[in-house]
Parts: sequence; structure tokens; C-alpha cells
Amino acid sequence: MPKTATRQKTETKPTKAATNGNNKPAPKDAPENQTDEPDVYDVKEAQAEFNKRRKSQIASIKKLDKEFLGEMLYQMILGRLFERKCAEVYRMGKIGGFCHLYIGQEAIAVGSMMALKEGDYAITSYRDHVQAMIAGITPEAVLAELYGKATGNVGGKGGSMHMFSKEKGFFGGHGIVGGQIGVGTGMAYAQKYKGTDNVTLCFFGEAAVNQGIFHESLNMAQLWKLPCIYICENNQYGMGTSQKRAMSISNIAKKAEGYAMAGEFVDGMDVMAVREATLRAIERARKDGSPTLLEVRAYRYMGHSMSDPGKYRTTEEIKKYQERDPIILFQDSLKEAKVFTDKDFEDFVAKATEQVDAAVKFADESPFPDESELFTDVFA
Ligand SMILES: Cc1ncc(C[n+]2csc(CCOP(=O)(O)OP(=O)(O)O)c2C)c(N)n1
Ligand SMILES: [Mg+2]
Repeated sequence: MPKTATRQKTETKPTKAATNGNNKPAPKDAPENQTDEPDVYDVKEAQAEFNKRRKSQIASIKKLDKEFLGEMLYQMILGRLFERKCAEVYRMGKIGGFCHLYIGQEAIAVGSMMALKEGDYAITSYRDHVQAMIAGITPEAVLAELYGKATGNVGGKGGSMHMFSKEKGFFGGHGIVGGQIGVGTGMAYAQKYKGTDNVTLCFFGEAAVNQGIFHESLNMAQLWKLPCIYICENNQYGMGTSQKRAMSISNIAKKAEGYAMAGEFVDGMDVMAVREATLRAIERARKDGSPTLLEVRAYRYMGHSMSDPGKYRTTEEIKKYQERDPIILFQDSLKEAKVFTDKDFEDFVAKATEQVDAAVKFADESPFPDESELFTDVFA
């Protein structure tokens, strides 16, 4: 993807507010920020980090074959372009209700889910379109679901937050913050109970860590050695509240120690770092069921959902992370490692654009569910 193709105006909504994650001032007795990160970020510092990452990415790239690397990059590009199209058609009124986009976080889903094998499971929150597509649900079925059409992934009845496919091992799409942590733990229990060596990837945001279900699930998973890999996608905001304002400690990976569990911090802008950390966790889980907590730090470029006015953060902050864009970083490394050329990147973008356009055509032309569907799939 050409560098400019990953940056769009809509992804850097300029804001006047320079508050740290909220328009309201912090209470007087609130502790100082727990991290040493500055509130307004230095772009040069971000670029230095970017270059450091590139070196380690190139070393990891050399361990994989070209075809697989191409598929990883393609999935990241497809996810980005698909989500941009969602924003576009949402604004045209084709999608109703909530719509949470994943732009900026693609390296997490691709790096982790593409390390899975047949029979493994994944479950996530409402920010689920990209994970669903990596699991194998087609862009057509995901977009038609967003449109509420009968041809959608779950017949147009779930919408954006509830993609699901038992056959593909993808168990949602959950709207209750943290709710999927308990369900994911249960899925891992089932895998162990059945005597398989399969694992579950359980994704959730950093704000979900403050929910009781996080504690209960991790405690039980370690005690019973359940093959669950808890992937905390730390995009640094829970709606309009920054992590710093809502958590007494900022180092989420460290929380694993409280359960005698393996825990690791991972740079979520680096797809290869995510892959390698996930593979280490998978190896532990397949061996004796040991769970792992991964804190994968990334950044959400868009608002919490399509209705977020985004007044709680600055343009400078968004730009800092875009300097380390996961797709650009990966492309630059692949180019330096002489795996792909600029022409190859253009071809990937063209193919993904075609796939997204086909999904739009499919969703546009699909019918809404029949009225008779109103009373099917209802459990009460
Ligand atoms: C139990 C519960 N409380 C509150 C909400 C409202 N809510 C929806 S998303 C969200 C923020 C969650 O942030 P995070 O877990 O960091 O995930 P992200 O949206 O950043 O991916 C909140 C509070 C909810 N859906 N469920
Ligand atoms: Mg978050």
C-alpha cells in the first residue's frame, strides 16, 4: 500500500481539546499519570521507535515464506480498506446502529489469528469485522450483515457487533464489555475437556480489564490450566476515557503475575512481534493447557464508534501513532528484506479494493430479511 494510502483525513479528526483522555479535569487527589509517556507526543521519537522495530521485523520476516507473508500483508490491507468503506457507507446511511472500526489495530488480529491451526477458536468484542474476515467469514457476508441484509453473516439479525461462525471457530462479536472473557474461558475449557490440543484466542479491550469477569476468568484459567490466550488490545481508550484516567496501573501484562500466569507486553504496531508472542503462548497452551495474558499496545485511529465526535484527544497524539502505522512498517520491512516491491503493494491494494467493491455490490443488491424472519431465532 503506498504510504499515503494508509493515511486519510477521516482518521485524524482534528480536535481542539488537549485534555488527557477526557474533557473534564482530573480530580485534585487523582494520582499523577502512572506511565512516563508524555501527553503530547514527539513525532521524531515515534519515528525512532519505528526504525528500531523495522530491524527486528526484518529478522522475523526471514523465517517465513513469501506466500504466507503476502497473505499476512493482504489481510491487513483488506481489513483497512474494508473498514474505510464501512465508514463511507455508514455516512451514506446504508448501515444503521453502532459501528466500531478497527483501523490502526490490524496487526493484532492478523499477527495472532494467522498463527492458529484447524480447530482453534477465537472470540472478541463488538470491534469484530476484521477478526471475522480473518477467521474466514467473507467480506460480502460481513458487509451484508452490517447492512442488516438477509445474506449477512447471521441473516441480518446481529449487525456490526455480532459476527459469528461455529464452522470457522469464530464465536463473536460481543457487546457487553468483558462478557466474552468468560465465554472464551469456557471455550478453552471445552477444548481441554475434549482432550484436544487446540487453543482459544480471547480478545478484549483494555477497559474490559477493569471488569470483574477478567479476574474471575484468569484465576480459573490458571488454576485449571485452560488453553486460553487472553489478548488485551490496549488501544489506550475506553470510549472517551484514556487508560491513564481509568486504571491504577498502566502495565496490564503485569497483572498476569497476580494469577501466576505467563504475561507479556507486545508492540501492537508490529505484526511480527504479535505473531511471535502469540506463537510462544500457543506453544505453552498446546503443551499442558497453560494460559497466557498478552497486552498488545496499539492505537485506534478512528473514534470509539461512528458516532464519536472525538473531542477527548489531540491531532498530535493521533499523528504520533500514524508515524508507526502497522501496515507501512510491515511494507517497509518486506521491501527492505527484498520480499516484495512497490508494484506488489499496488497489486495487493488493487485486489483488496476489488474485493471490497464486490462486497458493497453484494450488500447493496441483497434483500432485507423477510417479515416471517421476525419470529425465528428468538430465545426467550
Ligand atoms: C458492561 C458494559 N459496560 C459498559 C458498556 C458501554 N461501553 C461500550 S464500549 C465501552 C468501552 C470499552 O473499551 P475497551 O474495552 O478498551 O475496548 P475498545 O472499545 O477500546 O476496543 C463501554 C464502556 C458496555 N457495552 N458493557
Ligand atoms: Mg480500548
